[in-house]
Amino acid sequence: MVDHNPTAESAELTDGFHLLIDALKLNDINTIYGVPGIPITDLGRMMQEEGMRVLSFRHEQNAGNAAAIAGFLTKKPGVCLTVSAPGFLNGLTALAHATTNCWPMILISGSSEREIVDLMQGDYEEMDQLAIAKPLCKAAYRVLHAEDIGIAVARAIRAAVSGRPGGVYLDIPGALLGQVMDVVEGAKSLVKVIDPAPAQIPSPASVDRALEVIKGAQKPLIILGKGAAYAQADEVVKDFVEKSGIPYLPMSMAKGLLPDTHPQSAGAARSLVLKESDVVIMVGARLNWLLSHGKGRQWGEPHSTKFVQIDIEPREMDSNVEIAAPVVGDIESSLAALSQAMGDDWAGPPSEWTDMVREKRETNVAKMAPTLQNNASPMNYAGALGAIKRVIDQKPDTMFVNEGANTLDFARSMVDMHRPRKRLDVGTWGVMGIGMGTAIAAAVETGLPVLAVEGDSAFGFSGMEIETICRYKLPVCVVVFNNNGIYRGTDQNRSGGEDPAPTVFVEDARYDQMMAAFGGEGVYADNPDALQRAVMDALESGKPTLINAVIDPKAGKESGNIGSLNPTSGAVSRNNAEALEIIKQKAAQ
Ligand code: ADP
Ligand code: TZD
Ligand code: MG
Repeated sequence: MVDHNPTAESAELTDGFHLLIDALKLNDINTIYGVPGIPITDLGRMMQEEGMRVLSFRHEQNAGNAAAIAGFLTKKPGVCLTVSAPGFLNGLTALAHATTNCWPMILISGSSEREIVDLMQGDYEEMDQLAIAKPLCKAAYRVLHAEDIGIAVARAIRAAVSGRPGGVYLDIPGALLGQVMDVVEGAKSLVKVIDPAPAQIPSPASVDRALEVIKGAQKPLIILGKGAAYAQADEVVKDFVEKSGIPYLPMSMAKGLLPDTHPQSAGAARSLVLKESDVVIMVGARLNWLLSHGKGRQWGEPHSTKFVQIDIEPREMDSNVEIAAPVVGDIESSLAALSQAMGDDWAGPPSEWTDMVREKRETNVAKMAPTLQNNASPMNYAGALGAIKRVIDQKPDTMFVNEGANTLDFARSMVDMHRPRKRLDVGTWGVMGIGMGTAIAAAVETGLPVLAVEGDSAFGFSGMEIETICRYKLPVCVVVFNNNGIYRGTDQNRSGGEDPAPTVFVEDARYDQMMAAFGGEGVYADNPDALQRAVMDALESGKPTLINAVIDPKAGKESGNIGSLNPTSGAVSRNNAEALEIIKQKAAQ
């Protein structure tokens, strides 16, 4: 069927380039995030020629982060396209990030000549990419023949979105793109993926068991995770929460699934509900480090909590603690079944509990309110975030991107989200560098204005993509919370030498001037009023904007809210004579 050395003037031909494009388009994948180069330069051009949107980045990791969040936002795999070895490795970090977060993504990388790579003869950008990708993603495939492109793309899509979503690697040796075959046979080889993520109905017994456990609770709590946001079953989630009457806690990227101002929200009573609750219903959330693995002091142990867990991945159950009622199924089917099983006479939790949570929430919200009005200059986090919060309250459809340490942790608790999937952040790993890729994909995939609130360190990881934002004229407003460094801008070199401490940056840097270099708007803001006005203007104009927000370098905490995870040096001896002598002798060898 395939003629790898066609002489045929007779037959009409297609090639690997076009088969790959046709296979993606057939499956409704029309946006590509990538960086061009050998062997995929022409592929990008042809994709654009064939009507796909091709967004060309300055670094593959940012393109990959864009693809990853596109997967979260759309439930379709976001596609990142890279060159071989170094470009592939740059993209691979994002593919691993997508997999860790359970988001569908496909990394398509060109690769070098198979015969040369496999004999390790030193090809241009030689690397056995398939082998390297495999342990870092959900599935990895290589295509060697043009007639297999259709099935390979279909497998990649299904692997990415079915069950627990994740990242898939697709290895495209450069030679494949040039392979030709009969155009009609080529069309026949394409595969449209039917029902790529089939509904997974939970077993009725698991639903009944879950309901029994919930019924027995005195102090129940629902935890909504980003899996629930991903599921796009917003009405079903809302119905379940409201019908149950149970207080809920949204994980970071589940904020807004129900508005943070919802009467059942326990967001501002987090410590209380984790400690006090006796039954916790996990909905698309994992008991990983972000929830102290479901045990310990934060959970009020020794009084142990019972867990109901709704997840599409069976192996998530009992991953950290015993799950009393595992419900394996998709969020929509599972919550619909639970709501139905509750019946019409569901009493809801005891009012002592819901009152206790409400009072705590109201107290904490009232305590925070005046801090959000702090008008000091330079700003502290609450003052600056008060300005941001007021903008989001007025413009709840804004896509909100957030990374940093203090910048992230304070924003998570201070800026309310009102709509689903509007808060995009560092995810499960706490990755610095997701910012600009995420902002770009948010703008491209939703068409909505984007506000990215970035620590100055966090911003630096992907900052060059502001050129990409300007080039594609995207409605993105970046606010750099500039405190001259990582956590704080005040650290001193402990050796007394001239180098700055490892956590501090150039003092009073003007990030706004970077934006001006590419034709965007650069704004300097050193007080909350100016910041609020500048953000409003930017979101209304839709012009690429970067606001340098001057934050007091003394305002932040080490590692933000998770300082306890950062090992610090305790009582050590640096002057032990015997130890010093041993090191001296070793150095002399
Ligand atoms: P968070 O960080 O918000 O707690 P996680 O990323 O840890 O959220 O957990 C998301 C969970 O959601 C994963 O265990 C994943 O398997 C699950 N999940 C993803 N999509 C669905 C779905 N459609 N239905 C059920 N569970 C899902
Ligand atoms: N590298 C990567 C890829 N991810 C990380 N999380 C880190 C390094 C370590 N890190 C954090 O966890 S937060 C942070 C780093 C470098 C930057 C914090 O500084 P910031 O925010 O300026 O972004 P604040 O407001 O100054 O705290
Ligand atoms: Mg900083």
